[in-house]
Amino acid sequence: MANPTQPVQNSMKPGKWLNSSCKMCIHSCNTRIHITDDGVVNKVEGNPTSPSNNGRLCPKGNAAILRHYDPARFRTPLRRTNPDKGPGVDPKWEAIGWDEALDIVGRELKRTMDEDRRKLLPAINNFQKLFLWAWPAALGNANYFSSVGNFCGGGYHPMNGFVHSSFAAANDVNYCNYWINNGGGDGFSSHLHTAAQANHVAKARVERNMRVVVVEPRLSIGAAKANEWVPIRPATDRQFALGLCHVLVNEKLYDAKFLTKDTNAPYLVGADGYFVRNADGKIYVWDAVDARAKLWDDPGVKEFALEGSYDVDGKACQPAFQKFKDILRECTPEQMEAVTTVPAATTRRIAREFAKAAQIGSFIEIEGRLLPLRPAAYNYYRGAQGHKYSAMANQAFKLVNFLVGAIDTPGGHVGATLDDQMQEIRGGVGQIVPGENGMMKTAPHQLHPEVPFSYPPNETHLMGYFPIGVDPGHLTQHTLANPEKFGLDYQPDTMLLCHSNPLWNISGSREKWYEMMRAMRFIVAIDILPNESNEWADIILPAHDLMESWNMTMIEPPHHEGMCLRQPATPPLYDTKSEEEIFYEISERLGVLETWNHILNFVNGFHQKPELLLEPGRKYTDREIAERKGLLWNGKDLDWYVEHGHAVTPRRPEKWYRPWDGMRLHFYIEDILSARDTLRAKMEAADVPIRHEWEWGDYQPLPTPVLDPVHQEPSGFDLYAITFKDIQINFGESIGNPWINDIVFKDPVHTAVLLNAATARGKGLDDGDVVRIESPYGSIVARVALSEGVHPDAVCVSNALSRVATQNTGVRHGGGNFNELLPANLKHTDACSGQPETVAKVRLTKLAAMPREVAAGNSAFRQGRGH
Ligand SMILES: Nc1nc2c(c(=O)[nH]1)N[C@H]1C(S)=C(S)[C@@H](COP(=O)(O)OP(=O)(O)OC[C@H]3O[C@@H](n4cnc5c(=O)[nH]c(N)nc54)[C@H](O)[C@@H]3O)O[C@H]1N2
Ligand SMILES: Nc1nc2c(c(=O)[nH]1)N[C@H]1C(S)=C(S)[C@@H](COP(=O)(O)OP(=O)(O)OC[C@H]3O[C@@H](n4cnc5c(=O)[nH]c(N)nc54)[C@H](O)[C@@H]3O)O[C@H]1N2
Ligand code: SF4
Ligand SMILES: [Mo]
Repeated sequence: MANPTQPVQNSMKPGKWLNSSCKMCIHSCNTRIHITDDGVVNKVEGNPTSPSNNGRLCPKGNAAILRHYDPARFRTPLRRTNPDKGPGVDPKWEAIGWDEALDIVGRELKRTMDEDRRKLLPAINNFQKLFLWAWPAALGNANYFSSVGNFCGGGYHPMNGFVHSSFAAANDVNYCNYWINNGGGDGFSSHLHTAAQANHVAKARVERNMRVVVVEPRLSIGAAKANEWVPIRPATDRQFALGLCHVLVNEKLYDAKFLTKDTNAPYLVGADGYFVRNADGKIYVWDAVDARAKLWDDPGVKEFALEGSYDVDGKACQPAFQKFKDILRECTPEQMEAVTTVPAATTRRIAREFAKAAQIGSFIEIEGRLLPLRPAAYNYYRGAQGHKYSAMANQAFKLVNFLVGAIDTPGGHVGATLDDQMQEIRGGVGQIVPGENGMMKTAPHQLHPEVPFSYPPNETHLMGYFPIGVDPGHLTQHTLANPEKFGLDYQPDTMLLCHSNPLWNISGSREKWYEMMRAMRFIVAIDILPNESNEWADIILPAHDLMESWNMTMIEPPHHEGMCLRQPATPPLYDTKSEEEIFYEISERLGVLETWNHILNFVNGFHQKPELLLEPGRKYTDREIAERKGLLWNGKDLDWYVEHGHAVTPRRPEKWYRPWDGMRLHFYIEDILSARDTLRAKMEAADVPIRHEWEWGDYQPLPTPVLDPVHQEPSGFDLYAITFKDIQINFGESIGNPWINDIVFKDPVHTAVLLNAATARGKGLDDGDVVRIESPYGSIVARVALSEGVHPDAVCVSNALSRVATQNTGVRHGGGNFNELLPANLKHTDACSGQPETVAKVRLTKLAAMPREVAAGNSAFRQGRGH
């Protein structure tokens, strides 16, 4: 590149470039936007000054232009005139003015607040404006009607909070030489800043020959590019990881020094699962040399025992490490092979290669600090952890890293924050805080503080019963089906949607969701485009899009930090407002302006610099809030950000590597047991009827190989349906964009469901055949495509096929929503983390032809009666 500060391509027409950041997925790659002299956006490129995405974008980045100019965009506030509501039913919108629209919304929400504030179901999901998620708190409402954060990270976020005190985690691309990707597209097709990370991962492979091993039921983009693809039966990843742990422990391929000095692995655990403490609450360890118990911080401990069985103060106990070793007895690679189908020899080989690549005992000096170097790490995400026993699954993956000492260390698996400004409000530098008995304080609540327990439950999704997890929005279907059983003493009748498509994103029967929607007295949606959910709205409040609004954010940048500016590229094309302005207007009408500013100050961390505090009675613009966030980050005003575009720098090593130095990490998570027991005591005291069927076994301090219940569905359901994201698509929502549509539907991966060729032939199916895919919970229809790149047990459904018809005529629908196949009940929800099962057992039935209503997207299908 001749001049690294200039964009790499030109756009032919004269005009100007301005700095901004992308918003075509949840992340925030830095961009430059070209605007012609006549004010038309005609190019979006990566900003070459950003060390994060280095001038790169994924295919969605430039397609932002067609989002801006999408003819389907909402152009003015709209009022529904058709009282009939249903999927595909024309709302018969009538354009109205802002004052009228906001007054209606204010009046209707006020009525709900006056009647019972719990009757509101909010779904606010803009990841780049996380502070908006907190708005219902201003009304004293903790309901949540969405699966955002939960479908993907129900167990993931709390476990990162337990282990790293962070929201996410990533393998350290700076030093890693052996990269395992299990059920995640990191570095290839999805998750953390893919456009940026793909570049860094590719470089690590070219420059250091980093080996990539992808464990997936499907030959994903990552698997296709990897050194090795390990096909695995869906929903068995925990068992694979435990098989690796078995080898690492029994062949002594572990980092004993890390485990004894930096974790609670040597702490003694009693028969009740709790650590053994003295009268002052101090935890015991066993000194192997003196053969007696000592306190964990006794300077006279000569050798911390990791193994053995002891007796302390009359209590039988074992080091936490021994507890895990005992579990692993049932996890030989051969035993796990029966579950995962991964050959035992492969598991053994990978475990040995991984341990060797980890270079246990090696060090590296970075900025004058001597750090353990562990260039091997196990990364995973949605596909691997989105299962019933999610907390256990997450911990099993973390333990692979724990065993070789690859946690928060160069080359290892490192905690990544969601938005540092918001995280620092929890206190302490980079929110790492010392806890009890030498351990780091855990931070399982990464999105909001714990929701107080109540009976009758104040939340339809029972969030008060999830002291650890992420809002299980899907459970609303379960509780509303049986309100007496759950003691629900109110019926939600009002909904506020903002940047959210719950009728697409949540598991469970569409028909049951439709019933709930029909029962709503009033629905307001703040959105830019029609989707499955907002076509049920009574009022649409149209928002500015990413080219018309201000923002300042950093969402889970894995290797970088610093605010990214978004600024308007054009004036608003239509009569729209920013989300900030809309929430201010509603807050004012509800009389909660002061509370809202107070919450905004808190969640944005403005109290850290009192001059940035929002005044109680004022309304602020998106620009003013963005400016404050920039000032809080580095003291620079908006002019500076407009000129530079971002404040992105490589993550500071002291924050990135072992920020908890001197504290012990949680190899064994006792907090999970105390959360269980506190909840149980509260349920007992309140006489909660469902306490007897609550899945108390889901709370484990260490993972076990117990099978997820998805494997126990009736035997006729012989295959496993999975869903996946891809680099071109953001969920299913960007397929209404013509450029994205064009590249997506030229790719056979996205035009049919993928089936292993031998499996298909065994069922008499051929390429292009139409099948009904049926689970115990629902069904969809699709064409099949045969491939060698699919595990014999898997049926792979792209998100591109998961849309159902909406008012957005640009969206092609598949044969139904994948989530229709998934259960929305307690049995398939991790009681510990709220994670729903995201894999379904299915059976296939060949159909003579594509049902006409599916092919045509006609009104029968649109009524949801089509399948
Ligand atoms: N391009 C793109 N990037 C995105 C997003 C997007 O929609 N598109 N969304 C963002 C969001 S909110 C999230 S949560 C992340 C999600 O990021 P990822 O977790 O990377 O996304 P998924 O594709 O949902 O799941 C990853 C992989 O799991 C596989 N899989 C499914 N079931 C199983 C299973 O049982 N076991 C195993 N081993 N694999 C399985 C799928 O084939 C898929 O390749 O990405 C973020 N970034
Ligand atoms: N089948 C299936 N289900 C899934 C997943 C999957 O991979 N497959 N992924 C799960 C995951 S990981 C997540 S996080 C959720 C995501 O769930 P969704 O709710 O679908 O999230 P998005 O697609 O980000 O946003 C929803 C809507 O936001 C609107 N929108 C876009 N830009 C703007 C804007 O600038 N302003 C406003 N106000 N609105 C805007 C669009 O109309 C879009 O339909 O889905 C979960 N559900
Ligand atoms: S990865 Fe996300 S933020 Fe980055 S260019 Fe692609 S869509 Fe935009
Ligand atoms: Mo997600």
